[in-house]
Amino acid sequence: MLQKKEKYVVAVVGATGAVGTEMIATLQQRQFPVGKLRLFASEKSEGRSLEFKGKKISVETINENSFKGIDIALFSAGAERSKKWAPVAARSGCVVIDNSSQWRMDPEVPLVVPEVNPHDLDWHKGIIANPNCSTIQMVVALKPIHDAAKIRRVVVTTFQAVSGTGKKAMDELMQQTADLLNFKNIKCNVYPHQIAFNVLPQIDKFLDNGYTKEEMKMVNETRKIIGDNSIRVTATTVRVPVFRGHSEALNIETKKKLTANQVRELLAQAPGVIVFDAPEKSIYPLPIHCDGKDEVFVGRIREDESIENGINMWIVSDNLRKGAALNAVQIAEVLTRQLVG
Ligand code: 3JN
Repeated sequence: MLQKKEKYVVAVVGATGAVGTEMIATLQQRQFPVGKLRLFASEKSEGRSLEFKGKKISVETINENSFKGIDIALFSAGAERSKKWAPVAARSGCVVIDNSSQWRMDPEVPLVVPEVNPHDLDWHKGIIANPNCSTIQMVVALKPIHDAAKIRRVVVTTFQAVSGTGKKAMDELMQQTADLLNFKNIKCNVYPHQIAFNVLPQIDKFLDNGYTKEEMKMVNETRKIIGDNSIRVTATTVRVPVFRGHSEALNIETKKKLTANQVRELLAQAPGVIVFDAPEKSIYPLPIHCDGKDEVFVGRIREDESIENGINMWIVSDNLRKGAALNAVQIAEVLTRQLVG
């Protein structure tokens, strides 16, 4: 059980990865009350150290006793490691906020976006799941629309940055771009096809129903977070040669009619959302503007003239921040704020 303290012992598991390093930066930037920070990664990172608040912290490998004395552990080390170590950490009395897909659909584990369903933190049993990056930014924008007009169906197409795959994918995009511009042959190690100057309609593995795992994560996670299984969601997830920032084109059908202006007003007041929508001046959200930002940016808000109650819009957010590290730290902030000492 997490106890109210002035400062907490916090761990980052998967500390050397793209999300792990962002978690460390986010804890520092938001001045989370960290008394001590412990960093864990695989054997490959043994001997490395990372900086936090101007001090070097050595990266450790995990063992059965690692989590003793840790209050909060932010995990971003993949589903396999979460499967093995999150229950060990929870048994040691530490609250795990897990960024992998391992526990997200487990009925015993809350799946939380603080702007949408902070109340679900009340029933955690030691593990809290952080949703998929594409789901997080979508539900932040959908929630106020659902509350006002009840969403019946969402059709979403994503344009996802390579940092969603991790550092190796960022290096691959960089290397392929440089090689192609220098008339050299390229190597494809991370993705099944060339990613530089290309668009890949596949994120994660294909399932038997013809969708990818990423697409079905968006469907299932959205319903669990919003808490309404009647919402129909269909997704096409696409990888684009962008380093940071996922974009999404949404078509939303609601029970009650909303005008584009009503949606603009609802979203302008919604927590964590910035409406960036002045088409006459070519103003709409772009990944290059959202890099390093905390909010979910929404633009191109317009009525779908092909159906009775439809809205189209365009959403962009930094996948490593709100899509991963920031959401996890915000969960820790809500948890510690709720404690009574
Ligand atoms: O590709 C992206 O933009 C997001 C990737 C997420 C991801 C990648 C590998 C494994 C996940 C995730 O968060 O769902 C996982 C996973 O935990 O299954």
